[in-house]
Amino acid sequence: MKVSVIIPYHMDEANLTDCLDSLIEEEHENKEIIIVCDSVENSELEFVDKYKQKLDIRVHKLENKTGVAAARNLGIDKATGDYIYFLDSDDYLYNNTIQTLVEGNIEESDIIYGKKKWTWFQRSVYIAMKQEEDNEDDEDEDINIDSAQLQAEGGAYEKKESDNDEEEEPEDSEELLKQETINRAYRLLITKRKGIKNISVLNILFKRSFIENNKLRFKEDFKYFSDLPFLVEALSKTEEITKCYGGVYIKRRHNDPINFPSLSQIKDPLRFDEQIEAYLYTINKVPADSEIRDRLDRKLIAYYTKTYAPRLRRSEQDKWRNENFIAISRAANEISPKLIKTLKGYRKKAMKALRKADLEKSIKIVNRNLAWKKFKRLLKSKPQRRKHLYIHSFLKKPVKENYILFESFFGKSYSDSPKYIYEYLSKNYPGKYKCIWVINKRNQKIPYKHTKIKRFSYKYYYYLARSKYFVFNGRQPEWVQKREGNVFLQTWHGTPLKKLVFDQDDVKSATPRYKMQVYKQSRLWDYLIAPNQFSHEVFRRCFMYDEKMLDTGYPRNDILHAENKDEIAKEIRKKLNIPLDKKTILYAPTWRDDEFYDKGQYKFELQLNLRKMKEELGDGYVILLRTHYFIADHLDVTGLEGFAYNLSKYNDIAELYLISDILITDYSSVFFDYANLKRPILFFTYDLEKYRDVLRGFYIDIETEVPGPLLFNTEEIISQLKNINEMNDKYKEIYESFYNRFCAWEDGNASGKVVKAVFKL
Ligand code: C2G
Repeated sequence: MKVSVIIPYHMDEANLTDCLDSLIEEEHENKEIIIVCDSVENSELEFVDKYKQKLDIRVHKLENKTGVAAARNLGIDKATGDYIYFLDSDDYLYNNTIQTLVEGNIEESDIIYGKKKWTWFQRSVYIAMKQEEDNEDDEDEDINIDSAQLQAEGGAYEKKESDNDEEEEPEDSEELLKQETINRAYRLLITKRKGIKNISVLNILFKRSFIENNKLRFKEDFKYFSDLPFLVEALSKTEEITKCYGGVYIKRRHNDPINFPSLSQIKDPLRFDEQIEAYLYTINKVPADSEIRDRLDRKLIAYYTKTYAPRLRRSEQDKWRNENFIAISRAANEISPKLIKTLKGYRKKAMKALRKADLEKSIKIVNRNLAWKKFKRLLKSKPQRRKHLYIHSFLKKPVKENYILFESFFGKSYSDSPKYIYEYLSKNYPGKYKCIWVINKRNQKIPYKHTKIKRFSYKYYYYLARSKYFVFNGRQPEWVQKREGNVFLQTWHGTPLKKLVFDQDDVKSATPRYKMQVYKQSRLWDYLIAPNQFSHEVFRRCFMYDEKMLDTGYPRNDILHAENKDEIAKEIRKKLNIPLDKKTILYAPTWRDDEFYDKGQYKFELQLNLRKMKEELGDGYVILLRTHYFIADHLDVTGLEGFAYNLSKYNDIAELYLISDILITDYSSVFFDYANLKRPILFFTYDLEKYRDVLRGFYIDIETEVPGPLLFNTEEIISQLKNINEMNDKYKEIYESFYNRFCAWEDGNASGKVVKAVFKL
């Protein structure tokens, strides 16, 4: 049985590569691959040539036409197989999809269909995750990031039901599938929740003679909804349909809807018109009393009641209350009154008012429904109640011109650049501003006059609404609104080694909505601090940031250049009871994206053998252990008293830099800052390959560009520490060029420069 695989191609070589690689591994050999290029130059497809040895590929170009529908139609015209299979160039197959469908087709049906699964990941990552999952014998079907990771970064990420009303989880509705009475043909149309847009021709084998005999073609006027009439017409023309339980098609979600939106992510005002047109066009292809028609009508009802109706109230665009409302009302009048009668409650009332095109009544009905939903939400959750107050009360009060809200590491510490900016302001302009600190520790001591609030407390929402200035070193919650006059200073928290946001391909930590979220959040920033030219360039790109960049160096590093830094260090040592006569090593590793317990609660297993270190180095050294602020594990130093000090909860790592003679780190940005002191740095990179190649990807070559050796076990570390002078000599030149590249802007005056620029003082 020969299968013609039709792939419309528009752009994005990387994804097509995944797609073709998956076809090579597909066991079903008797297949031809027809790539139809839409708005792509031939030269852009040269990379396909290398696949021609392994696959029977032909490339065709759309002439004088564009769009998926036209591309698929041309593919059908060119196909010679017994069956036709549509595959999108940004998706891929997994584990013999086609072969499984072919084997499942015992009755030689006209239509054989399998399952689709959604993923955010490229093929190699998907396969690795799937294998890991299989190893763990996990029953869970969906390959998706665990919800535990969704709220990493101490809650800075927020999981939202859907970013865009048009995006939804298309799955078979299990409840309906249980009703065996439903003809299996219509199961293909039964998708959970709202809308008709999830109806798709993907992962279906269509007998080519069936397509030709019935003259089935995609309607080329439709840009977004051409699958709908094609599939409905096909289903209405045959009873010969087989559901195949294996045969999984991997549909790739796009994690960067800003630069590479999928068709469903494109914001196009004409999408709505086309949806209505597609519905009206399609219902004319099937009998009025057919089950298939019933399915389509139900989808229109679901779309109106869940997605459209709330817009009557919420949307700022009047068209949802005017011309679009008339259009959907016209379509709703096509629904059979019998079906409307079976509806209940809100849905019944809403549909009746819609059919009469009674806008006033429709708004009333939706208002009541939304108010009821909100009431239930507010009853359930404290944050929701506070957010409600934020929007409906606090944001309505005037902005306080002299309020500054400071936050460092999500309220976990009094530290980092916000601390130094605050101290500079308080010292030089006492009384000029009301400074509010977001601090979760109740007993945290903070100098100068200030107000302390907890993150997500009632007051947090209040000050977020009323403060004029924001000084944060991380991202603000996604729902924070910017008001006229607000000034947002984003200090950020490190020169990046690990790739960030739009420079990441797949996002393996945090939510896959990460790129979209950061994009939204960074639109609010007015100023962003760059510690060096390198970061300036990376930040511009990875945040897609084009507002003001403050090329000042980090305020948090001012202390490392302070004239009295040795005295400060002595004081800190005394405070911490660290012997003055011993050399101090600071071990400050970062976090691992894939090791966590729960939301923002990351694991850390110490790989250093501290006992051995104590034995070998205990006479001359002490070691300070400092885990990253995401780490939930508590390091146990019992039995190591006087040698190892756990300072993971210590507020300000800059103070620990000052008292340390040597730094050991891994992939944490701490070494960029520590290098300001020109003291030795060792890299304990026991999981380098996994971290660099699987989890993150780095901006610089850690093997040649960092100012110290990469070490892989405790023995190597001890030996380097014993020969520290040799090591310093060896790294002298690299250290110098590293310093010039990353520390040149730091002169101890960054806080002053930032304050001058932001507060116009
Ligand atoms: N940090 C700390 N203790 C550690 C590690 C980090 O106090 N053991 C602080 C340092 O100020 C460091 C900052 O947290 O600069 C960021 O830590 P990273 O390990 O670099 O990791 P991450 O939070 O992922 O930030 O552009 C920088 C990146 O965003 C990295």
